[in-house]
Amino acid sequence: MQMAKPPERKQWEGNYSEWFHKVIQEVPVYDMRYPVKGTGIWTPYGFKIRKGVTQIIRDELEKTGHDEVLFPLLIPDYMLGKEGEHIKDFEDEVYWVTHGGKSPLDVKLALRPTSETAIYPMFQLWINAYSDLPLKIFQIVNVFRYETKATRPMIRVREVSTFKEAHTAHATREEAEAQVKQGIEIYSTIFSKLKLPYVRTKRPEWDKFPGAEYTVAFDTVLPDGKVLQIGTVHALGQGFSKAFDIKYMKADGNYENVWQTCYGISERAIAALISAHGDDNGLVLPSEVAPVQVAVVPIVYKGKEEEVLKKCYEVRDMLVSAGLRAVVDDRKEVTPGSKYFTWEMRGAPVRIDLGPRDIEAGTAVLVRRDSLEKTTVQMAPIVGEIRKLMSGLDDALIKRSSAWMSARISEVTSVDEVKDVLNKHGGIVEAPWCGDRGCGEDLEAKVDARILGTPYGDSEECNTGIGCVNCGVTAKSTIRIARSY
Ligand code: P5A
Ligand code: ZN
Repeated sequence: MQMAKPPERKQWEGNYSEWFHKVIQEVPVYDMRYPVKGTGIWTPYGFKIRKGVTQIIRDELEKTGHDEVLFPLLIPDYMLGKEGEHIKDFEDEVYWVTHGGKSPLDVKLALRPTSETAIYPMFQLWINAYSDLPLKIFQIVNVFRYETKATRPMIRVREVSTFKEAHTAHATREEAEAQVKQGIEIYSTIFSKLKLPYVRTKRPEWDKFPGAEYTVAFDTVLPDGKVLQIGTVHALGQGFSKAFDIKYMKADGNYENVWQTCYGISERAIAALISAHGDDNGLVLPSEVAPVQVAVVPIVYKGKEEEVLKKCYEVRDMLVSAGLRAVVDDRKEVTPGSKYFTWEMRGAPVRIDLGPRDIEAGTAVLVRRDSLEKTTVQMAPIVGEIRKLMSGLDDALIKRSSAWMSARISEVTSVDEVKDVLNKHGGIVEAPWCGDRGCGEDLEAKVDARILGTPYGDSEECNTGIGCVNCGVTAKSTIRIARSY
């Protein structure tokens, strides 16, 4: 059994959930006081963080040939019900629109829980010939799921307000298979940019996306040791294209159903970003998504206000023209101490303190958000110094969060060890498994945890030849088990 002692995190680790609620409310990022359960409001600052994240998502998808679209929110019941497996799993989570004013509608309309059944009837109209393929689109929209598990801000909401869904159609199984790999690569890039550690896991048969052939999920570990699924990529095979009759004409004149994939990410990724990096003083944001990268705080003395402020604006203008997102915190009647508190809470990667003495000396004090380390630098090369601090911070964030998560992935060989490890520090345990569903469900009940599935991709390692952790029968693969959100 390998169980390295996890590196120390922060004081709030013991009460992560409280910390998370407090930080998002205090910054504020997200206001959950709206009186409809499972909904929330992106505040102006929260919206800017969200925009930074959606910008990364858009860039990565557009770079890889996906076009952005926008489909209607409403789906007629006969369309939602077309693919049997899909509707079977979603039916308990659908919100219905049944009336227009006082009149009952002829056709009940669902608020989309996801958009396969809205998009694929249009694919049927759009796709005729081989030359129409591949078709690769995405949208970033709100979807509605009547979640019955406990709702949590951003993590499990009933109105998912940042649902990025990509949908693709291909001529052959091989091309669709290659697209699944590309989807996984795109998500890996997105999470790397957010400095988020993850593992990629192929979900078991019984936990795949309804209507899919198989599902590969990205899972991360939150500070309380519980696992959060932050994205999924699904191979859809021809299930939906048969249900929706999406065909193209091949070179020989025969028609074939297209092969499809889809993949999704939501504001969960933003919750994970906040949770992975934040500390007792508030948010710590990677520079790429920080709404304010540099906060300039004037240190004013009586009689020097004008001069100091003027210099602060000058510095800000210089930083902005160098492409940095910089502001001067020129709030009156607010002490520098309170301003430090504000920008630490908001997670600005770098703060500049600027007073009369610095101005005289041609220097400035830079403070890096994660370490709160102070350095005095010359004014002339300040842009380069700031960029260096930001990239140091970005590197530190991924290093620290990866090390923290790696220490919470343990290999075990007995049911007792599974329990011990999960009770001790949560995270993910890996064990040999026979592959049988009944055995899996028995194991889930014994250890009060969920089977995430089998490792996917480079982390794939087969624990074959030894006995299943639960039943002793020869193992077919490694299995991952965790307590999850
Ligand atoms: C893929 C996109 C789908 O819906 N259809 C289109 C596919 N997959 S999924 O796994 O069901 O959802 C994609 C990701 O969305 C996040 N998510 C949620 N986030 C917040 N609140 C919810 N209630 C919620 N439900 C799903 C998950 O990260 C999931 O991987
Ligand atoms: Zn077994």
